[in-house]
Amino acid sequence: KEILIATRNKGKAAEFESLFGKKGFAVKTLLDYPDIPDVEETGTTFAENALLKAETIADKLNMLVLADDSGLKVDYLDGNPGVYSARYAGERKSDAANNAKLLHELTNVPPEKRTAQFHCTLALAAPGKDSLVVEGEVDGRILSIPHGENGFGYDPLFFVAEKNKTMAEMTEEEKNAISHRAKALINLEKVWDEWISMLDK
Ligand code: ITT
Repeated sequence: KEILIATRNKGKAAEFESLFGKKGFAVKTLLDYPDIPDVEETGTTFAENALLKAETIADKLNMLVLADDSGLKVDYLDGNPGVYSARYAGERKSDAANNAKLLHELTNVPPEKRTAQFHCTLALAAPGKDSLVVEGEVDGRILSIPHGENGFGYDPLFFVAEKNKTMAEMTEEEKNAISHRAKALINLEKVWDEWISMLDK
């Protein structure tokens, strides 16, 4: 039994490997398939992009595929960078460049107006079958200086009140207990058995 996580993001891949390993599936990612071209994310919603990634790769490799489309929604920025989170500062820019752009957009915005959510949509696809979509979110606030070295992306700026630390100050285990990705996986868990049993029909 094998599942391919349709991501090349090393941060996501690491989280999925620890979150998913327990299912008895051998977990692979697109980092194991360097020759498969990137799926262009032309959708305007997380669900569209997650489905696009999952179904394109499932058909191409004839495998069970899980795709994650995720991002940061900042209330003051009307939900941006949203689906553009990975390319906020431009194509192929670093996490540091994206974080710098975010801080610039929030210059002089006071703490109480810096509320945000991390969002995760997961799409599960198999060739010739109806796909499954689930979501998860976590609330936070965007700091004005980065804190912590762990995680990836916007983690050093995303402060979680209940934990009194940023996502980048959490261990991988702590982040995986509360993250948007973890919550989406809990929702996936609820419908997993029923969906998987359909594969043999
Ligand atoms: P794949 O499409 O290969 O999975 P990607 O990084 O392009 O990789 P997305 O299009 O879903 O993936 O963009 C997600 C971006 O949102 C990601 O690059 C980060 O900037 C941000 N993001 C998502 N989850 C995050 C997390 O847990 N911590 C910090 N930033 C996150």
